[in-house]
This record gives sequence, C-alpha cells and structure tokens, in this order.
Amino acid sequence: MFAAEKGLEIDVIKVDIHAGENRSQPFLGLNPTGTTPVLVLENGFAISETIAICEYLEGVYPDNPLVGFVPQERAEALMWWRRVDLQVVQPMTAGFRAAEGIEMFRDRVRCIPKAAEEFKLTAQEGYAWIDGQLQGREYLAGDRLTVGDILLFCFIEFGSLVGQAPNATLPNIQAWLARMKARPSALLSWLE
Ligand SMILES: N[C@@H](CCC(=O)N[C@@H](CS)C(=O)NCC(=O)O)C(=O)O
Repeated sequence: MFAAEKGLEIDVIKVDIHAGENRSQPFLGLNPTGTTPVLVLENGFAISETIAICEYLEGVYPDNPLVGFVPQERAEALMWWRRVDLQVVQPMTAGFRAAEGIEMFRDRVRCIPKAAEEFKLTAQEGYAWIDGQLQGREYLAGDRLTVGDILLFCFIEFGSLVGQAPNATLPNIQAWLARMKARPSALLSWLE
C-alpha cells in the first residue's frame, strides 16, 4: 500500500508463510528473522523490517511523501507509526498468535495462550485511544496521510479477519476507515 501510494510498481514474489517457506532456506538467507516482507534491491541487498523498507522507498522516491523530509514532519510521522505499532499491532498479533494462529505459530515464536484475551483487550484499548486522538483530524498526523495511517489500516484489515476489528462504536476510527478504504491504494490490486 505504501508503494502504491507513491505510484511505484514493485515486482512481487509471494512467500507461502502458511507452509513456513519464510522459516527455511533460501528465504532465511534474505532475512534471518524469517519474517516477511523483504525488499530485495537490484544489487541484491535485502531490506527487512517494514519501517526500514518504507524509509528506503521514501528516500529513493521522494514524490508523494509518506514520512516527510522536514525533521519535525518526519518525527511526527514516525511517532505515529510507533504508537500504532506498540498500541495496536503488537498486542493484536500476539493475541492472534496465542489463539486462532497458534497451530501456525507454536513452533515458530513463543506463544502465550493464557494471555491471549489480555493481548486482544490491549489492542482494543489502543484502538480506543487512537479514536480519541483522531477527533477533529483527517489522518493521524493531521491533514496529511503518513505511514502510520497505512500501518493502522492494514492491521485493521487483518484484525477484521481474525475477530479483532475496532469497535463499531468508535466514531473517529470508523470515519477515518471510510476515508482510507476510498483510497485507490486500499484495493491492493497491484498485489494480485
Ligand atoms: N518486524 C517485522 C514483523 C514482520 C512479521 O511479523 N511478518 C509476518 C507477516 S505480516 C510473518 O512473516 N509471519 C510469519 C512468521 O512469522 O512465520 C516487520 O515489521 O516487518
């Protein structure tokens, strides 16, 4: 979605994470953490960690900035990325891995089934806090779309598939979600 917002087309190689392709060679040679995504440059260098991939694309393709180039704007965008990551993405995925996803993940990472519901509630509290912050704002960082909006949107899409959608009564997140869904990049048709 980040690439699509920038108008970039990237060759996509799908990795079967259900079958564990990412947890074996040759994928581990690209990313020793065994997680997707990875951006492989033309010179062969492999970048992993989503934020590092986004920062690289932002630097090389500065049009349609999604982080920014003025220090204060960059800080604001990265601040929101981190808040979304810590308050929603990490507890949501920990809750998923400890419950619905446990068969896939039990031999990959430490899963904590007894904490599954607490992780999920933590993610819901994160949504509620973000809802309050979105009051009067078009996007997380005000009137410009930034990388944190994309992170939140993509994980709401995932969360909606696994019983961790934001509560329908959170008015600001729901209005923001409608704005995000209306963006052509949200269709992700370039991934097909
Ligand atoms: N910190 C990494 C997390 C990556 C991550 O958790 N990737 C998931 C897919 S969204 C994955 O590869 N899951 C399969 C697995 O862990 O085996 C990032 O931000 O890129």
